[in-house]
Amino acid sequence: MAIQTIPTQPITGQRPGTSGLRKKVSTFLQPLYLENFVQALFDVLNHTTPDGQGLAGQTLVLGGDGRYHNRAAVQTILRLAAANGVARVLLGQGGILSTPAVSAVIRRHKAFGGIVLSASHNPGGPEGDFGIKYNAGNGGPANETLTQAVYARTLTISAIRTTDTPDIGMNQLGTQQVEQMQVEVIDPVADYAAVMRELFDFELIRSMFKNGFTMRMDTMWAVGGPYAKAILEGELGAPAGTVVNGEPLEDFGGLHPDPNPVNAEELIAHMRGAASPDFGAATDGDADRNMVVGRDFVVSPSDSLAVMTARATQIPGYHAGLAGVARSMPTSAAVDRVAKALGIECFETPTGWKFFGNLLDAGRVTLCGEESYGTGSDHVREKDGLWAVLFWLNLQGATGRSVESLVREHWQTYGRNIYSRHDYEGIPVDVANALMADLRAALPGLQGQYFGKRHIVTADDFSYTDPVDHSVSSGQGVRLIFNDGARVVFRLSGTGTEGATLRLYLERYESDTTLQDGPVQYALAELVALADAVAGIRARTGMAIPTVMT
Ligand code: VG1
Ligand code: CO
Repeated sequence: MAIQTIPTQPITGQRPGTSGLRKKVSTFLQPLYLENFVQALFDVLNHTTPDGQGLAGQTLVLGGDGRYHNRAAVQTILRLAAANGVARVLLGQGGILSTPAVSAVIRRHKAFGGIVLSASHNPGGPEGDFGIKYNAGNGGPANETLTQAVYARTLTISAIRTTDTPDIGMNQLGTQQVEQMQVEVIDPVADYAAVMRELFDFELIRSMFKNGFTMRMDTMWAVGGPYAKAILEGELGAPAGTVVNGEPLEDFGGLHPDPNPVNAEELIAHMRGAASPDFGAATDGDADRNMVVGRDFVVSPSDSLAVMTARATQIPGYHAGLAGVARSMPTSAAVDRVAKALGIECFETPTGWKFFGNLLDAGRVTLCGEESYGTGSDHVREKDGLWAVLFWLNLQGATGRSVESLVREHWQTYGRNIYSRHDYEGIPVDVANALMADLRAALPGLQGQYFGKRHIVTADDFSYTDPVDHSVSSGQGVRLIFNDGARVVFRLSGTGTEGATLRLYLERYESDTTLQDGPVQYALAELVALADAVAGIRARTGMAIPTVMT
């Protein structure tokens, strides 16, 4: 057994997107594809440590969402890590760790960083997607400076350092060696569960289940299953069977592990009618997203963030109040109204959790969220699906109120930000790029333009200056903001693997409680028409309707 240097050549297209490098499994199976990217990452990490020691003597965390190629990728990465001087790897048992669990393990063990193997909500299996993402020592996604550096390195790389050691066993807890490197196979749930225990009133939740509170937790055949089973059914006494679709499968049962009303339709169907459970929830492929559902009532992610912010002090972990909140730009401004009422700061960041990291590290915000079914807090540096579910459970217990009544009361107090996202998937890349380019070019002319009674007060391409490190991220999405607070936002997805996906985000504020309840798409129809008039979506894509509306 020996450490080897293998010559290689740059592979194009290894630029990380919104959340790591995501490609078709077939792409990752190309010779040296994964090796090139991981070596580029290690090369960069070896040059960026303040002490100049690089990875020597450091601990990395490693795990993934269990999708197809997870286990093989773990073995490859372990060999590269050993050959690149890593001293110790904390590996989730079976190669499994949810995204929030990786974050929790990095933080609790003060690891140097961690690697998450996931393409999150994207489908899995041999025909599906695979992905890899690096998280830094704060437990959060690598910032743009680091991901850009890794990408640049993939374009100049010429050698890979690895070893010819055989595969290790990853199913048994305990320590093994790969060359000089220790691999500690850890319980994937333990550290994460310890964090949850510190934040929520487990005693109260236990008594809810004991008194007959019913719940359906759909983990969509993905990595959330083991966590939900251990915590909800194991520790909190929810009846067996509360967690459904709970085995992590390599292909997520052939389904799309994205917890929204379209892809989690089975859950939505179960939550209809008086006989349905009190509470429903779902998590995604890597268990960082969540959808919260009441009986006959689906909570929009933007509303979820706003309600959580308004009621945070009713949860033990947030009893002392919130430092501030942050939302991604396309997320509705519902939380802004709560922040204003509470007198706390509210930040608007570009899409992707990596932009919350500095604000969380600096203690400027406690809660953050995205319209894409992501909510989280400063307990880790990732969005966290089961955390959000426990938050809502705790909230129902603490208030004695249903999900629906909590949200309705919120609308009465703050008004409702009626919201929807329309996705146009599988657009030819050049068509999508031309649409966005033309839209950007049209921005100066749109300023001040009237559409019926509304007029545009801001037409821009969102640019963000990080308040902590002052880095600037521009070109983050075209915003049309109207005089009545309505917004239309256009951006291209940075997580897809086939063609381009145009995301159209629509929002309008309604303070009149008698007008808050109609069908959302109807309430937003004017804005939809306006978006099409401005961007020519239908004409350019040939698509009469979006592929997904949430
Ligand atoms: C999407 C969402 C974004 C989220 C990202 C990663 O990105 O819109 O809010 O942070 O996915 O989520 P994009 O660029 O496709 O719009 V996950 O759960 O897929 O890691
Ligand atoms: Co995810």
